[in-house]
Amino acid sequence: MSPTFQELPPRTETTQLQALVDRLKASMEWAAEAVDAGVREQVWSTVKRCDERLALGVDHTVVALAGGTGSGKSSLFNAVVGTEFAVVGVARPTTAEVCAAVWGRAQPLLEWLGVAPERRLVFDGYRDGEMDGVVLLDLPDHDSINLTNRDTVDRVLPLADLIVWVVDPQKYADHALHSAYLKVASDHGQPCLIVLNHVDRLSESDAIAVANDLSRLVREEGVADAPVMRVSARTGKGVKALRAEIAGAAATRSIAAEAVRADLVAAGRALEGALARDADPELPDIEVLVAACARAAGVEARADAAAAVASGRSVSVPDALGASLAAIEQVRLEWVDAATAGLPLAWRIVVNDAVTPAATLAEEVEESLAAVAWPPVEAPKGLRGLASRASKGRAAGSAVRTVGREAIRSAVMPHVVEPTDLIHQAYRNLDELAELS
Ligand SMILES: Nc1nc2c(ncn2[C@@H]2O[C@H](COP(=O)(O)OP(=O)(O)OP(=O)(O)O)[C@@H](O)[C@H]2O)c(=O)[nH]1
Ligand SMILES: [Mg+2]
Repeated sequence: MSPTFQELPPRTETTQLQALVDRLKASMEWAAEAVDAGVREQVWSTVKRCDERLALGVDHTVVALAGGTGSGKSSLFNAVVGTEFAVVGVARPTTAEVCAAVWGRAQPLLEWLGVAPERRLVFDGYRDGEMDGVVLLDLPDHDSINLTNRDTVDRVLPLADLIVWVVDPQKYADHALHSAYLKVASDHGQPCLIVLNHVDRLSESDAIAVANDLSRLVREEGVADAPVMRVSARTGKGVKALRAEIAGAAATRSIAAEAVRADLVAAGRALEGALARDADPELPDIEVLVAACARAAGVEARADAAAAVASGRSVSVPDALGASLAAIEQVRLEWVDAATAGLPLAWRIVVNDAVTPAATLAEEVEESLAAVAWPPVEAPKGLRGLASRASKGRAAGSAVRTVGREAIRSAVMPHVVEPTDLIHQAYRNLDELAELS
C-alpha cells in the first residue's frame, strides 16, 4: 500500500517521511544486490540527503523578511510578531545577524541557520493556530556593504517557504529592488510576496501607482505570481493582511518536505527497473516446507518405523536416520522458486543468498532432530485385535511425526522462512516507494 502524502497533516511529515526513509534504508541493506549499482548509489545518496533534511525537521514554514537596508524588515518583523524584539535602527545597516520568531519548536533548524539563542523569540507551546509552525526570519540587508550579511542572506533564502521582499518606496526608485533574487526564488518554486512598506509616507494614489509599477517590474523580470502588498510597519496598515499571507503559507507543505518527497519519488522511479509490475511476493506454505524437510530428514521414515513397532509389524526403530543432503537441497530450491515466483531474477539470487545453504541447513536440521526426546514406542502385548494394533500404530507414528516436525520447524524458521520474509519485506518497501511516483 502506498502512503498518500496528501492525507497527512503537514505537522507530522517529518515523522512520516523519516519512517519512509528508514524503511528504504533497511530495505536497501537487505536487498542491495537486487538493484543495479548506479541505482543503488542514487538511492544511498537520497537516503543521506533526506536524513540530513529531516534532521532539521520539515514541519515548519520558514518565512524570510528580505530586502534592502532601511526598507523596514525589522520593523515589520516586530509588527507581525506584536512585540519590539528585532532591533530597528537609524544607522545603516542595522541588522547583521538573523533574528527569528518561532511558533513551535525548531531548534535544529535555528542552529543550522546560525540564529543565536538570544535572537530567537520562541512561542513554544503557544498555539494560535494560524501561525503554528512558522519560523519568521528577519534577515540582514541583501545588498549590504557588509559581505557577511550577504552570505547570510544567500544561505537562508533557498530554505524559505515564503520570501517576503520588503521594499522602501524611495529605494525602489534607486533600483534597489534586486529582483534577481526573486527570479531565482520563483524559478525554484518558492512563493514570493512583495511588501511595499512605508506607505504612510505616500498618498494613497502614489502608493497604488508605485505598487503597480513594482508589479510590472517584477513581471518583466520573469517573476510569476508575486503579489504586491501595501503596508506600513509604522501605522500597522496592511500588517494583518501580511500576517494572514504568512499563515496561509504555513497551511501548505514546506519546501523542505516537498524536497524530501521529490527526492523519494525520484529514488522510487529509479528503483522501478529492479521491480516487477504487480508482483506481490508471498511466503510459500510453511507447513509444506516443514513436511518436505521432515521427509528429507528421515522423520517420516522414523514415524513409519514407530508405527510398525507399535502395531507389531516390526521390532525396533532405527537409531539414526540422517537427513539426505540432496533431498534437503531440493526442498530448499523449491522454496526459493516458490518464494520468488513473478519476481525479477536478481531477487531470486538475493533470496537464494539469504536462505542458509543446503549443507548447513541439513546440519541444522540434524542437530535439531538430535536434541529431540522421541516418544517411547511400545510393541503390542498380548492378543490384541488387528484393528486396535493398527490404531496404536497410527498414534505412535503421528506422535513421532509431531515432535519431529516441531524440531524441523525450529530449524527452518530462522534459516529459511525468516530470511525470505525479510527480503520480501524489503521488496514490498521498495515497491511502495516506486508507487509514490
Ligand atoms: N515612516 C515609516 N518608517 C518606517 C517604516 N518601517 C520602518 N521605518 C523606519 O525605517 C527605519 C529602518 O527600519 P528597519 O526596520 O531597521 O529597517 P531594516 O530593513 O530592518 O534595515 P536593516 O536592518 O539595516 O537591513 C527605521 O527608522 C524605522 O523606524 C514605515 O512603515 N514607515
Ligand atoms: Mg533590520
